[in-house]
This record gives sequence, structure tokens and C-alpha cells, in this order.
Amino acid sequence: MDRTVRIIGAPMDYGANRRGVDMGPSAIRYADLADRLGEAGVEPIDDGDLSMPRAEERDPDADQPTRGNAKFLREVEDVCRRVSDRVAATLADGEFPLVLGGDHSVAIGSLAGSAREADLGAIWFDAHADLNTPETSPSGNVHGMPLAAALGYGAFGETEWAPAPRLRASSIAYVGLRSIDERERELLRESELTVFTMSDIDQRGVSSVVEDALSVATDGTDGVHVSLDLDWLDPKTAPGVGTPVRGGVTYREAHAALEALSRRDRADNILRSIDVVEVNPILDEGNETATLAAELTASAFGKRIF
Ligand code: EXY
Ligand code: MN
Ligand code: MN
Ligand code: MN
Repeated sequence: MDRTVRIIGAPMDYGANRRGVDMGPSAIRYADLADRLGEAGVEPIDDGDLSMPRAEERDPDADQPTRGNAKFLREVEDVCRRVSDRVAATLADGEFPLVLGGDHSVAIGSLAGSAREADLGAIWFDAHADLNTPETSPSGNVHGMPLAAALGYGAFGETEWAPAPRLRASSIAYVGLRSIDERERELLRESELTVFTMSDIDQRGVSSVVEDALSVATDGTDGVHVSLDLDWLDPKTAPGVGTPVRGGVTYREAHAALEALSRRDRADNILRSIDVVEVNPILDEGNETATLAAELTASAFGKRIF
């Protein structure tokens, strides 16, 4: 498949409660992302990084109380609007957007941009549900809210920038979920999102779970967004993340999952956009987590050893 992949760096850390995740794009590039993508048979073009507002000059509580508990929401909005525009423009040019985070709040922008001109499905590889709203969030960190934002839940429904225009809850599937806040659990029960937990992976194997997730995300849609949060993996394998949760997928399971994705993509051309988020080089060991991020991305685009 001839694909030009446009790399869009979004060194955002406003959505997380710790610095360091803003260095994710550099670390993933340093792990030879471009070469690995080339080996996967796609042509990478690196757009460099979007500029970020300077944290030291900003007030995390600006805009309250209308924005509830959410910290740095103004900055997150500013960055996500630009991510969204860049993703939409990339797709309009017939290229494939690959967004490098940065914390997971950047996915609000990737989803909005990718769902502008197409009915979008999504697969969420993550330990977390990312379904808090400014009203329910226990931390106020927007990286725990991107799916709620994209679906227009809570206060996000009153904004015009957060909801992804053509994304429905029934076209979204989690893979590997294992950490859910009480209020998120209530919302998940009421909503039509599909949940595959770690326990599903234990029982059925990751490839079969990914195939089911793909059925959810492709049913009645024009393409699939893949959001790869590195805390999806077990912290022993991917230590460089800000919110580790033990009991995640192994190195082999992670590769098998992305390879299952690429098998389906080769057959049906389903992938539309990807983001790779939450790599925190300060917490990493020997750039291992960034290297994994680069490897797994190449696997998604079809890299094979033989
Ligand atoms: N659910 C917790 C919160 O909302 O504060 C933790 C969220 C962590 C989000 C990480 C990146 O996926
Ligand atoms: Mn996440
Ligand atoms: Mn997570
Ligand atoms: Mn691989």
C-alpha cells in the first residue's frame, strides 16, 4: 500500500500532572521512528512539532468555575484546535496523520480532525477509560478526559472545539482497560462504548480481542482512528509513563495486537489516523518506552521481519 505518513509532533503536557511527557515526540523520533516506518513500507514526512504555550506563564485555574475541575483547559483547547486542523489538512491532502504526544489530551484534536469529513470508529489501547468530564475528574487532568471530550459529555458538550463531529460512542472499543474511576464506570454502563478489559485478553488472547474491537470500529464507519497510550502496556515493559497501572499487556501481546490491526488494514484499508501518547522520557529507562512506541507504530503500518 502506498502511504505517505505525516508525522505531527504535539509536545503537550498541559493535560498531565507532570512535566516530561512534552519530550515524548523527541524521544520517539530518537528511537528511529522514521527509519522504522520506512521499513514498514510507508513514506514518512516529518512536520516537526507544533508550538506549545509556555507553562510557566499560564494559570492552571484560568476559566474556572465554568470549566469545572479541568486544569489548563484554555491551553489544551488552543493546542487541540491546531492538532485538529493539521490532521484534517493532512487527510485532505491524501496523506496519513500520525500524531506524537504529548499527553493523551492531544487525542481530542486528532479525533476532531479525523472525524471532520468521515464517519469515524476508534480503538483505544489504554489502561484507563479517559472518560472523565470537567465535573467528574478526580485529578482535573485533561489527559483523563479525551473520550468524554470527543463525545461531548458534560461541560465538553457546551464547547464547539471538543466534540468530534462524526464519532459515535457505539463505534469506539477499548482494548486492555484496567483502571476505571467510579463516575467513569457509571458513564460506561450508560453509554454504548465497547469494553474489552485485560481479563478479556487473558481469556481469549489479544489477536482475537483486537479483531472484535475492529468489528466494532469498522461497522458503519469510513475509517478507524487508533489511539495508543503507552500505559496500555505493563509498566515492567513500558516504564516511561506518568500513570502506570500494573497488569498490562506484554511486549509480545502488544506487537501481536498491532499486527492484527495491520493484517486487517492490508485487507480492507481501514486505518485513517493514529496517535501515540504518554511517553515520558524522564521516567523512562534507556528510552525503552519510546522505542516500543516506534516499534508498535511500525507494526501497525505493516512492518514484518519476513
Ligand atoms: N482516571 C484518572 C484521572 O482522570 O485522573 C487517571 C487518568 C490517567 C489518564 C492516562 C493517560 O491515560
Ligand atoms: Mn489515556
Ligand atoms: Mn492511560
Ligand atoms: Mn512488530
